[in-house]
Amino acid sequence: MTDIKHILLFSQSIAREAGALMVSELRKQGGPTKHYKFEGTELVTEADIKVDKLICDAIRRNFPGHFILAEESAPDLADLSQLQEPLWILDPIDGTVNYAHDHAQSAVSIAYVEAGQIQCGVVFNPFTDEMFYACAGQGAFLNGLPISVAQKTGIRRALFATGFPYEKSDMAPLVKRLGVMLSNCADLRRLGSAALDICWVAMGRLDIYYENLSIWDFAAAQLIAKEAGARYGHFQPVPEGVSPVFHNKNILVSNPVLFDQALVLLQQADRS
Ligand code: LIP
Repeated sequence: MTDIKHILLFSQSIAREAGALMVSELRKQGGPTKHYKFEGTELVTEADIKVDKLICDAIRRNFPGHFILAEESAPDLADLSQLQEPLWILDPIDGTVNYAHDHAQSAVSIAYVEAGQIQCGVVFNPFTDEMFYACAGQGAFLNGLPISVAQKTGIRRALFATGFPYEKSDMAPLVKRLGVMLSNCADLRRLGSAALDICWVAMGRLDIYYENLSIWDFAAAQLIAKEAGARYGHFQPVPEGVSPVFHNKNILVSNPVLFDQALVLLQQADRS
C-alpha cells in the first residue's frame, strides 16, 4: 500500500492550490470564459479546464504511472473495480454552475483508489476554506476536527438534499421522488455540489442526500461520509457485476437510522 499519509498531504496541498486558482479565475475581469459540452447541456468554464490540468500535471509529476480519471481531461476508464493499479478520480470544480454564478458552494474533489477501494478522499471549498478529508479506517475530518453524521432518527425532522441532471428529458421520475420526500421530510436543500452535499451529511448539516451522479462527483465524499458514520448505498438494486463503490445511480446517503426510512420513500415514489 502506498504511504497514505503522503497521498493525503499531497491531495490537500494540490486541492488548496486548485482552490486558489478557482478564486483567482473567478475574480478576473469578466470571470472565466464559459462554454457548453454534451450538445450544449453541460456548462464548463475555463477554470474547470485549468484546475483539471493543474491537478493532473501534479499527479503525473509526483506519481508517474498512476491512472487518472478526471472530469474534463480524462473522463473515460474501463471497469474501475477490476483496476488494481493506483487511480486518481478528480472533479476539478464540483458545482460548476454555482461557481460560474459566484455562489460559494463549489469544491475541488480528489479521490485516491488502490486495490479497487477508495483509500483517501479530499473535498475542498475555497470560498468557505473548508477542507473535508478522510483516509480509509482513520475517521473523517473538517479542517482538522473530527466530523460525524447527525443523530436524527425521525424522517419528519430530516433535512434532505438532492440534485438534477443537466439533461432534462427524463425529469418525471425525479419530480415524483422529490414530491414524496418533500411530503415526508422537514425540508429540501439544493446546494448544487454533490461532493459538498455528501460532506454536509457527513458532518450533520444535512440528514439525507440522494441523486444520480458521475463518479468524480461522489468518489472522495463517499469515503468521507462512510468514515463519518454515514450509511452509503443505493435505493435501487446495483446491477450484477458492478461494484457498489463506483455505481453512480440511485445513490442514497444518510445516518444509519434514517437510511431505511428514506429508502422506503424513494422506492415508493419509483413504484407510483
Ligand atoms: C454537479 C453535481 C450536482 C448535480 C449537477 C452536476 P458538476 O456536478 O455536483 O449535484 O446536481 O447536475 O452533476 O457538473 O458541477 O461537476
